Amino acid sequence: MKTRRLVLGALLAAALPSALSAHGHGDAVEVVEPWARASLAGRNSAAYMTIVNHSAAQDRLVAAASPVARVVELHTHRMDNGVMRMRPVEAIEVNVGEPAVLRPGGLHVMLIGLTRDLKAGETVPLTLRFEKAGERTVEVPVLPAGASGPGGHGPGHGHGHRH
Ligand SMILES: [Cu+2]
Repeated sequence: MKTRRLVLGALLAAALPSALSAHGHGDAVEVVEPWARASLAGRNSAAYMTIVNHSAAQDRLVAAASPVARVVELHTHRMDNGVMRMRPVEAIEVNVGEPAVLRPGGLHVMLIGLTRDLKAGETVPLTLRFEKAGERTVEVPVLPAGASGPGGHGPGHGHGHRH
């Protein structure tokens, strides 16, 4: 009897954290290292990030909005007759155990028609709407126009020759 109760307790303890994260508000979906490119009012920019799904169910990023852009779209890049072109996508899949990676040359959140300058060093709010996890607003650091990602002490003055 005693042994059985102990086992049950251990099982409950092990199950609890995942149950909490699946149902809690906080962390079903986590946005890691968001960043956006500096640009000027009236022009376009893009935001990039990695999205991790901590829940037990597949989710999708279905929309985004920001006060710094007139229109915000979800885009990808596709090769079209040897030319890289941006295309809107309906949603970005956020699979369990397989983070969605938004990066230059791939998936991105397109900020169309900036309502003001985006200056390197500031942060701008971006609201992401997930099919299951709901809305999440993240503060997105703005990196210099030539940057290719955060955390890189890498190419300090990236010349941005990427096509
Ligand atoms: Cu785009």
